[in-house]
Amino acid sequence: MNDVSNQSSVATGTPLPPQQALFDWVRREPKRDRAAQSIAEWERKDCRACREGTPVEFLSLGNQPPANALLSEAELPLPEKRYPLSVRWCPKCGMVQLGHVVPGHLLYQSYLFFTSTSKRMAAHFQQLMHDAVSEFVPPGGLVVEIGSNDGTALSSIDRRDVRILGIDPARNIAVMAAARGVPTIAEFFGRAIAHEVSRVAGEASLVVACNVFGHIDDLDDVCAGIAQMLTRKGAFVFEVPYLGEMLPRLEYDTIYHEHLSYFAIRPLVALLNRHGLRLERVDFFSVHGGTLRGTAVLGSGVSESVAALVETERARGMDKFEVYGKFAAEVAELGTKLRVRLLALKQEGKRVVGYGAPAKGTVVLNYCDIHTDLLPVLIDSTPAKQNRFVPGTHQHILPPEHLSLLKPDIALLLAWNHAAEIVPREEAFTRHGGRFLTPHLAELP
Ligand code: JHZ
Repeated sequence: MNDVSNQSSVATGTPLPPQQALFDWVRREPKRDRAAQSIAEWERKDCRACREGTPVEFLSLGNQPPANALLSEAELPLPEKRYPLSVRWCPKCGMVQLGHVVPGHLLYQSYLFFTSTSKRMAAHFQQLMHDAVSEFVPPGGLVVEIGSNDGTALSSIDRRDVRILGIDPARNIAVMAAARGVPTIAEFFGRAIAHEVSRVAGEASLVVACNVFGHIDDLDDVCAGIAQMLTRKGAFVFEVPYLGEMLPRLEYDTIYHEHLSYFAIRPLVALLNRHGLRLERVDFFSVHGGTLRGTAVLGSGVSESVAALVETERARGMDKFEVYGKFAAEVAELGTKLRVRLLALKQEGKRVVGYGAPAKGTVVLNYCDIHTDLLPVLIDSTPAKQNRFVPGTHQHILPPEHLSLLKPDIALLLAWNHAAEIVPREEAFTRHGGRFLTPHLAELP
């Protein structure tokens, strides 16, 4: 076993602090991002990936409330804040992105998404950590996770000879991570934090960021921070929902204010290159409706396998506006069909509930104008979401036991990406004739 307190920082030669000292260091007051001003001020005209192109809108999902801003009963009669969901494509580098940036403190200061909720996702991230630590982290090395949430992934690492550090702006979740033994800086990551991490804890052999890259407005600050924090042989491993899956599957509900970018490989390569990072490998996973895992190292250019994937994207027309225009038209048609289907079910006297209260669900319900007359309640297993209400459309969120009490005919599976876990668990519902319907109009099982 290695005594991690005896390692020394590559950068400074001074002794690195042991794991426990990282806890003392992260307990400090967070900085707030700039105060919310006006929507016009939040519009971003330049491309957040290449900074040169002017993205053009191909889809508008209307003005929507922040998808995770669930309401209490007392808040129901109050006016709700809504912000535009304008989806744009950069003709210069190909990055798909939102045109408006809702300030982070309105979205993340208290957050209701917990990685540990899904056993399948927890296992997925724990496997990622296991594989990446074995490949890239020497004894005594540091693993930093950006967007570490409740510490599910980091806490799975054997800490006898590896040090771990989480960074996540949601204060409520940082506390949960600490209880799992994960010291967590409750702030937004960028160059300034990277500098501090390297100074205090040493450089990182592995930086992980899963489902956070898309949440970042200042990608330059974050990419530069990552490159600055890595050891010479270190790696940056990240996961993002893959645009190449989102387009054919019409996964428009993954578009919400938190997700500022939707990644194809071509713009990613260019962005990482600008910051001295070379995309070495890309792997694909089915989770979250199609996920891309990238492994980048310090360097320039691109590996042969990644270059081949960029060519495949080009062959699919992902570098042309037409593909995005077609996506927008198909999304509009799908939204109408879902609303018509729910209206028909109501006329037939069928009872319908929603299953899952994910951020995705808020988007579907608001975009398709599905209010409580068509869908009165949602079922969700997250205690922090229960007994609250969907912003905009006001469905009451109830715990899973209510499925057997309400005995609906149809459950609209808003958390369709967890079908493999939810459908078998609710076997009693389907055994008695209940059916799951996804927002993409697939019927399960
Ligand atoms: P789920 C999240 O999106 C959050 P969301 C985030 N913005 C992101 O980037 C993407 O993932 C990728 C419930 N549930 O994971 C729990 C059950 O009720 O699709 C959750 O509320 N029973 C960071 O919010 C919801 O479904 C179950 O058995 O769209 C799933 O939300 C299971 C497994 C889940 O996240």
